[in-house]
Amino acid sequence: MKKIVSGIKPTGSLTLGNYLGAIKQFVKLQEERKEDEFYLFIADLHAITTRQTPHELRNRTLDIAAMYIASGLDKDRTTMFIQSEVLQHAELGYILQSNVYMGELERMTQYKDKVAKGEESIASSLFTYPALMAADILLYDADYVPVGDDQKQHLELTRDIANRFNHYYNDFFTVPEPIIPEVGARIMDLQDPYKKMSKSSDNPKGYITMFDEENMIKKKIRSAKTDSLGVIKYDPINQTGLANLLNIYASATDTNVEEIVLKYKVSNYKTFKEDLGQVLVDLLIPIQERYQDLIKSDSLQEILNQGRDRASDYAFKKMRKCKRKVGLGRK
Ligand code: AQP
Repeated sequence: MKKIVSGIKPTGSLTLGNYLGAIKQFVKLQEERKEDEFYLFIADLHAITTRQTPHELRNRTLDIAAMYIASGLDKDRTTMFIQSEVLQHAELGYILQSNVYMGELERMTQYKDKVAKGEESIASSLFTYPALMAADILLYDADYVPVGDDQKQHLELTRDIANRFNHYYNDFFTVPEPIIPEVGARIMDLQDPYKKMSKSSDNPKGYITMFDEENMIKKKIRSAKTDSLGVIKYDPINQTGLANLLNIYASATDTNVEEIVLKYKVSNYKTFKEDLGQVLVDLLIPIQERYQDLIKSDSLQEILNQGRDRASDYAFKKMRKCKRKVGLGRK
């Protein structure tokens, strides 16, 4: 039996990128790997590395939990919880900060990108973010971590931290492996296909949220940036916007890009976009309907309570051993 751990940050409305890159993959893995154990957390501690409005953060945290279940997550086989409710994440995060070097953190592209945006007040927690992320994973002895392409570098650092700790303190953490989807690992912004689709992006036309209504979904796809070549083929260099739409289509329909190209070879962008809009409506609207039922129900609270208790139980034992290894506190 293997352990699979994943998390998602409540920093904005979930996007199609989060869905295709993470949520859908997690649900799929669960269907494929009947023997394995699944942990899923809503990473509210990570969310406050950038300024959040308190009531919005709290609402989004629940939204994400409900969206996961509405997307097909098997609640009976998942320990789903809110990161800040399991105290050991922050505790281990601090210990791991002492096992990661400034130079390593400075090399993280996600941090560098945020700095490059020129924001003045960058919280120190944004810099140490990868240590907390390593704690989220190592605390549960995860074997596998399903992530989108953007988190690959953080996961490699998690492996380095685990190996370093294991070397110094004598094998203690399981060294996790990433699981990155073949299609959908990097969904790009619809208006600027050179940057990834992000929930905290400034331009709402660039992303589709999991809450967008039918007309909005179709409109955003219709206005997605393509090119003037007018030929449907997969060419990420010269037809970057179109390549992104083809990836979205393939990932949403569980097919591959070649099949989609073949289907639309003699078609035009307009028809292709109309069809893709409909594919996404058919995918997202039923999830939204299930979400509406769940968000009002008591069952969501029960799932999160149970998840918190189960995760805390494991985390408490792991941390007790960890502190003993490091020499913290009394015996
Ligand atoms: N565009 C994307 N394509 C594929 N996968 C993606 N993920 C995020 N964006 C894409 C995957 O979603 C999971 C959860 O990500 P997260 O919320 O923890 O953080 P993130 O990667 O920083 O996502 P965002 O939407 O870009 O958030 P903000 O704007 O707040 O920084 C991860 O597995 C991620 O790979």
